[in-house]
Amino acid sequence: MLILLMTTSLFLGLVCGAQYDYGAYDHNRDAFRPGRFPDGFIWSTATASYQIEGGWDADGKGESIWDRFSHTPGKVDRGDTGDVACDSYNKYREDVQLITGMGLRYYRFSLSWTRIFPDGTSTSGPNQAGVDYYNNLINELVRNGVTPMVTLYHWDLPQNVQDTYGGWVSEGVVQHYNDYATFAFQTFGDRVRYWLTFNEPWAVCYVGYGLGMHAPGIQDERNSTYLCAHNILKAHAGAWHTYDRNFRADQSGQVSITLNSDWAEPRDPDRAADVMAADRFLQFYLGWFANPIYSETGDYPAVMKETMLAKSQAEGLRESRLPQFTQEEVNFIRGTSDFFGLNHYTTRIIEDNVVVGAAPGYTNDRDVAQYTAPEWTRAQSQWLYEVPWGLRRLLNFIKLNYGDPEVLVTENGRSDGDVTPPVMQDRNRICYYITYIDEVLKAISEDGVKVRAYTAWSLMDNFEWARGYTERFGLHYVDFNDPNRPRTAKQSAGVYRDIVANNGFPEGADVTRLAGNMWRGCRGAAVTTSANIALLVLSFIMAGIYGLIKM
Ligand code: GBH
Repeated sequence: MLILLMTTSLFLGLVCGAQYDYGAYDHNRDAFRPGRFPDGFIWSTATASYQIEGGWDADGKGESIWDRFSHTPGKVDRGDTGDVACDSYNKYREDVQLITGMGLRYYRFSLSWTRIFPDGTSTSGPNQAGVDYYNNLINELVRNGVTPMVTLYHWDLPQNVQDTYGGWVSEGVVQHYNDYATFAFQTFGDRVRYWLTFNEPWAVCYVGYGLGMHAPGIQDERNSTYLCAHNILKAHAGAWHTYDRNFRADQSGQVSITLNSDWAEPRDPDRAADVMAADRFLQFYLGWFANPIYSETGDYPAVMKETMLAKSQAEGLRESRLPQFTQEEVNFIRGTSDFFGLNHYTTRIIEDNVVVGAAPGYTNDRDVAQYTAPEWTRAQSQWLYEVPWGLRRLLNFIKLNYGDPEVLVTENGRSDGDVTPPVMQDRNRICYYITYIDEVLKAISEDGVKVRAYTAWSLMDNFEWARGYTERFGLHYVDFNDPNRPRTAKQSAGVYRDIVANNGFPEGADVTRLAGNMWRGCRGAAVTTSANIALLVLSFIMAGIYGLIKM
């Protein structure tokens, strides 16, 4: 009996650490790969208007849905708002110094629509003070040798547009967005080389119009989530065509959208149902937007259309809850990109999970269950598990499924808590950056993915949406208790500067030695091995005790 139990536990102990490679350290997958990025590789860092600017009603700026949302009690942790945020409305010159201080020649930031058109419409003309602000920022960047990458929409929809149309659920917004985009191209396009029409429509439509955890706080993942995506895709395509038709020849910039996606790893890679579930998860996440824009046929992913039609019919509906594009619209949206903008932070383990009778909506429409591995370390954000190899697999997925596009990684980063004393020797963030950046290098050098840019989120600590200032993603620390909002470089800013200066991890560079030395600790190789041994020993003891009791 004892022998049997001990053998079983030995077997279990081995299996726990070894069967699937999503957990423990795997040398072939996780080892440090030194090397240089291709010449001309773009190193950047990012922010967004509502998260850093403050000046929420300064100089004629109109109210956005995030102003309204954060001013509504109970929506944001601690009642935090973006009223002042990092005060970048006043401190933008200092921001530019932080950027050049890291040796960066690119900066991704977003425009606040209501700073330019206070009620969201162009009828009463632009707000000159808002236009001046962005001209000043862009000119300051250019003077300092920094190329602006501009996001037109990073979630701060004009409140008036929300009130008039119900926001993105209505096609009425699309024309106003196009007017705004046209004005931005016209006014700033002589100096902007990269445009992103939208940041993370997935988050806008699922978290904002489905879960209601983000502005405008609508909880309707059954319909609003899908309608929102439908209209954003149209708005994106319209803006791209506007640029292509009216501005490209003169300005020769590039226009695309930034999509976010987790990587999905099948729970049991030997089980077809889980492999299909992981693919379905990705199709509902990334493919929802990427397929209409980047695939050869255009339109939503086939699996999404089929699943949604079947589910809608089962609910007794005559039409699918997934809105339909006409063939004309499919053609209008397909191909509207000059590169693939990607935000990526984390990975999930996916299992096939069909729940009969589950409430209809985006969450359950996917028929999956999500897990994380116990070995994965987590950042302060409860959704953010550190799984560097997920980024490499996602980049390969994009190469394979969307015609091998040029990829610009437009966000990637890690949060710490708002603790005293502040985390300035931010070892975990350094680990995150070196390991994730190394996976980008592997994707380029070993897999041939055409990654052209890497962007660290974020330049500095800022308003982390529903989490307010409780989560800090910055390379620079911001003291939000000081009215001057002083910025201080964290240790990670120095490491990032060194990576940028060396264009990666070339043999012999100090930063390469640093990364090499930190690697074991970062990837938890040693920790995981000893954890496995501990698990094994523990299971022997347990089996022993259990055996004794039984006998
Ligand atoms: C990015 O979103 C954003 O572009 C950026 O503005 C943000 O600061 C950064 O990441 C860090 O979060 O728990 O249901 O409220 C990343 C994708 C989507 C991840 C929303 C967190 C919260 C879901 N994010 N999600 S919920």
